[in-house]
This record gives sequence, structure tokens and C-alpha cells, in this order.
Amino acid sequence: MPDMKTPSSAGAKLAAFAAAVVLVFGATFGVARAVAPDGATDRPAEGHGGGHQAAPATGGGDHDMGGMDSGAGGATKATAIPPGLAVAEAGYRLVAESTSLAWGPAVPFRFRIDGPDGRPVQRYEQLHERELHLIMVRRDLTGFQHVHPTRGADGTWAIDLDLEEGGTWRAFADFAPTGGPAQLTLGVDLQVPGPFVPGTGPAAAAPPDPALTVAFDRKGDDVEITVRRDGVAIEPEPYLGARGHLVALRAGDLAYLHVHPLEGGAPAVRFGAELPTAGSYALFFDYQVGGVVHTATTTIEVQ
Ligand SMILES: [Cu+2]
Repeated sequence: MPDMKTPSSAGAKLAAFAAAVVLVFGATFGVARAVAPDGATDRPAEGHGGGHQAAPATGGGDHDMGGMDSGAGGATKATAIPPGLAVAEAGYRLVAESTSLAWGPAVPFRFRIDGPDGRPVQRYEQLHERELHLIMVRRDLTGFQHVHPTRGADGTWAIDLDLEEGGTWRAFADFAPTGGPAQLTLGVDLQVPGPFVPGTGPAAAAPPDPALTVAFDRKGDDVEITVRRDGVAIEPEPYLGARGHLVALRAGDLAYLHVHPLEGGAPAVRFGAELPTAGSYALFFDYQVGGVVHTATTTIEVQ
């Protein structure tokens, strides 16, 4: 048994690291509660006493992000970490069967969500009419896919992905485990061997419907999105229980911001989007017109 009162250099570093990890994870939970929709629209929030009061870091706080100020131990300042940066959180872990996938138009991807008991989660709450949403984003932000895997009897999720573009993809699983947090977003990087040229992903190459245009307007903390066909504003059709779904990712680290639809404003669609720091954010808006789901994308700068 090593004498814990005689810190070796490695032991002291490990202790400081552990303290920093605890603080960083503590901050993660606070912000997830503050930024997440918290089931305000489609399910009651569970066990979130006071969570809404936690204020996310706003403008100017970005220099604190990810501060693993080792050495400082207990003095490390708690930092605000948005969702999507962690592979495990609140006792849940995203486990990919393989993080190296083949190249091709229909590549099987299998994963599971392990719960606090170490077993694959088998019970989920509906979140926007699905148990789990899988968002695939190429790390250069030019590839985006929003798909819905199917869950097998053993809890394993499976889907065939279109991976005709090489590079590193980030897979985000967005879900609400029964008895767990009201919304969790876990992410893992997947390597897809193949030619990689930045800025040439499928989103960049997707042929837009020439009759449709999409305008993104910032209104304070909100984002207002107007879809037009031949110049005339139209209301998107209901898709997964809403008039559209917006994913916001912070450029640089792909932090995944939860945004929530707001009532009113039709035919435009409005979202509350608390963007936690200055910087660039990529927005991906899924909407349905004429029975076809389209994705519109833009980048916004937050000063
Ligand atoms: Cu979805």
C-alpha cells in the first residue's frame, strides 16, 4: 500500500487532475440544465430542481472554457461546458462498436448507450417523436446527417450511414433515458478512411431545391428562420412534431447547443438559442416541404 500522505509527483498530479475532472463535470450538468429545452415542450422535466436558475456563461466567458487548470486543485474555477463534448455523462456512456468505419454509401454503424448499471439502456422517453436522434457531422462542418437508428432487442442501435466522404465524423446521440436526465447529448468521433478535402462534404455538395430559399435572422437570443418558395414565405410541414429542427454547433470544438422551438411567428419558425460564448456557430435546419426533408445551413458570428 502506498502511503497516501506522502505525495509522489505523479500522485499529486493525479489528485489535481481528478479534482479538476470533478469540477468540470459538475459544471457540465449545470449548463446542460440551463441550455437544454428540459422537456418544456413535450414532457415534464424530472429531477431538475433549480436547474433553470443556473446561468450559462455568456459573452466574454469563453476564455474560461475547458479550463483544466491542473495544479490549482480545489481552487480551479468551475467552467461552463456545453453538451456534446463528452462521450459519457451523468452515468451514461455512448459505446460505438467500432470507431473506424468503412467508406461507402451504406455503411453499418452500431452503438449502444450504457446506463449507470453498466448495461445497455433499453428504456427511453420519446424526444421529438423518437427515442434517439443521431446527428452526424463531419468535423469540418460541411457534412451533416440527422438520422434515426433502430434499436435491437439487446439495446444496440444500428443504422446504415452514407459515408461517401472521408474524414473524421462526429456522431452525436441525442436522447432521454427513462429515469435519467431530461435530455442527454453524447458524442464520439468516427474515422472514415478516404480522400479528405476540407469544405467538400456532402452538405456543401447537396443540390438545393432551386425554388426554395431559407433565411436565418438573429433576433436577440432567438434565431428566426423563414422558408420561401419562389420568393413567397411558406410554413414548413410538421416534421417530428415541430415545424423544423435546428442544430447549432460551435466551430472549433463542435459543442452541441440545444435549441428549442418557440411558439408564434408563423410562417417563420423561431428558436431560442443561447449561444454560450463569442465565436462562430454552424446552424443546420431540418424542415419538410412537399413531403421531402431538406437541410439548410448557415454560419452565424457571435461577438
Ligand atoms: Cu431526429
